[in-house]
Amino acid sequence: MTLKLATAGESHGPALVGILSGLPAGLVLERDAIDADLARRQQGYGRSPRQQLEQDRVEVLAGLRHGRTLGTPLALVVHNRDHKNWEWGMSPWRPDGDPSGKGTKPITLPRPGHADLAGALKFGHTDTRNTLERASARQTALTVAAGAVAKALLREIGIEVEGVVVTMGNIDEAKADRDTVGGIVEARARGVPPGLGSYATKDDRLDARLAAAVMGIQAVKGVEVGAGFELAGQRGSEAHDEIFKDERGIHRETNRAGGIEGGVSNGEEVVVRAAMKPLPTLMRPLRSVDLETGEPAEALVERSDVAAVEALSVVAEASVAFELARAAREKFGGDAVGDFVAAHGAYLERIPWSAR
Ligand code: EPS
Repeated sequence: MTLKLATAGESHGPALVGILSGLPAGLVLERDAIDADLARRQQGYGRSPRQQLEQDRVEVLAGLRHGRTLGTPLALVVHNRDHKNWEWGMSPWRPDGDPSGKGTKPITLPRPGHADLAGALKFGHTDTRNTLERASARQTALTVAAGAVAKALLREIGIEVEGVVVTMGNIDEAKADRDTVGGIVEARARGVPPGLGSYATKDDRLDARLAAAVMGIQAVKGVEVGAGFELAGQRGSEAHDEIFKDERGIHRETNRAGGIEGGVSNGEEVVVRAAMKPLPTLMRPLRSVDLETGEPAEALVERSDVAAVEALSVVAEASVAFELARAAREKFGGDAVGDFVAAHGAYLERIPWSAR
């Protein structure tokens, strides 16, 4: 039993779609809670004017009846309101009539730091729009919708996940210089029982899975769990979290491991950080090459965010929630949500000595 999410959708196409399978039956979903997370992702200083065009709302086409999951695949849709301005340019079928609206002219000026050039070479695209539409961080709206569903499942067993911004470059200065900035975000999960993930193989390791989930978000270039890179410079005597036992049970007084040892959750807070690079669309463009002429040229300039670090904190929260929910489904199983909750309860009974 595991959770799976398959997605599709271009940034200016009709919609983003996702199929989430592996949920138990009977899980209560609140439309407002999913939409609230979608709205959080859209907010934040430094976002592009595109965010005023969009007002993301989830639509559910299957797998839900009267607000409860059916135990069948959940089909999620987030429409792109901006698509009405791109109907010809992003028409899935050969468009009728003369070109109109946006996206009608091929783009041949790859942006350094973006998937534009690698995507053009890999797929043989002569118009980098064919790459950038899917490489776009617009896709993270669906990640957040699925993450909100995962959070509802995790809440059933007392797990809460929260994403926050740790540091961010100076946006006003960058904007004045027609530049972009990145930053660092952190996702923290409380109430994670010991025993999610496994040390048995690299595919089971919870830290490897969380790192892959977070590294898979657009513009993320580094991930660490707990004290991460800082541990490399410390001695073992200062790096590890000593184990104590008192009336609270077995517990730690530090959490440098970020809640994971040997690829397995240890009952402490799970802490994952992500480093986001500055976004690659600069209003003062970097040097590039025109793919049509082969001549030096300036990279594409188009509407973009100056920073999306606050959005990343929401997406990282969703991605960590999804991966934890997947690990919890593997450990506790259950066709009905009550079975899942009962298995979690029985497991906690077996380990009364834990810090929980
Ligand atoms: C993005 C470019 C901008 C962002 C977009 C990601 O969109 P546009 O090209 O339409 O101006 O607003 O992010 C979103 C639309 C979103 O919902 O997060 C990019 O190139 O990655």
